[in-house]
Amino acid sequence: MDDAGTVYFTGTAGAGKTSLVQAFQDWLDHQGHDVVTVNLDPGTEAGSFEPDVDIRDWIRLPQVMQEYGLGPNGAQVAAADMIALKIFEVKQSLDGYKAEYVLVDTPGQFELFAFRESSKAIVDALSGDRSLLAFLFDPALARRASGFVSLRMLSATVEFRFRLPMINLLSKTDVLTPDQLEELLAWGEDPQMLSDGVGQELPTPDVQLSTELFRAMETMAPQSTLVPTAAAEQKGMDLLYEAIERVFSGGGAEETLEPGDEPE
Ligand SMILES: Nc1nc2c(ncn2[C@@H]2O[C@H](COP(=O)(O)OP(=O)(O)O)[C@@H](O)[C@H]2O)c(=O)[nH]1
Ligand SMILES: [Mg+2]
Repeated sequence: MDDAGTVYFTGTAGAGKTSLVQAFQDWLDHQGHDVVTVNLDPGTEAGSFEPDVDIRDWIRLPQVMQEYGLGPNGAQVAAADMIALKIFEVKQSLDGYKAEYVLVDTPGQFELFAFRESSKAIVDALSGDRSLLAFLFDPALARRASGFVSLRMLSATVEFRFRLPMINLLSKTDVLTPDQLEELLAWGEDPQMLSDGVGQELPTPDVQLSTELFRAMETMAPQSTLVPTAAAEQKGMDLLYEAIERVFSGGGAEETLEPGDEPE
């Protein structure tokens, strides 16, 4: 199983991670690839999505609440650490499958996955030689330039913490007009346009803060070209596949291609 390509889908709650995992699994299936899905969200409601490997076989949020007398937020925090304790069982279950691609749906409460030590242990345990992070930009937040900047910082934070190659995705493109889509994709390509967008949005922009922020962003996350996807319409799956393959063909988990490097 260690030669499988593992993709962790991350992003704010409601960004469309679960829907995209499902849509991308269907697409890969159709293309004749072996794909396994893993759900790491103990709070996912039972629904149409049936992951192959499911953390809820070991940990369920309602049970954690009941057993430890916790509310939903406290239970999420406790569950985040419990997942790490069960991760070798999850890994064993995963090893029972033969797959080219492993798609991992991460916990709904993004900050728990992004900021707790236990998630590093989880990612270390599940990752083979080829692993990457996909971060979803939700149009509901990304549609405003300031929201776009915040998401880009979040994405860079996740990349910084996990030290894996990162692909930035735009989700739910079907809710955007063609002009909005074009603008969002341009913001991903061109920091100046994004900076101008923030300037137009804020009535009295703090010029110094903005300038410093953009400088930091360019250093932290120079490549934030967005891959447009719409899980609801199964659109952009080919682009997502190409983006993933570009990373995997470019080296191992710790290496990303620098511009001008030749793939090995
Ligand atoms: N219009 C549209 N809605 C979507 C799309 N993907 C997800 N959604 C909706 O966005 C909401 C959150 O999606 P979900 O996959 O559960 O997000 P998660 O919390 O990141 O796993 C749900 O109501 C989905 O139906 C999409 O491609 N287009
Ligand atoms: Mg979800």
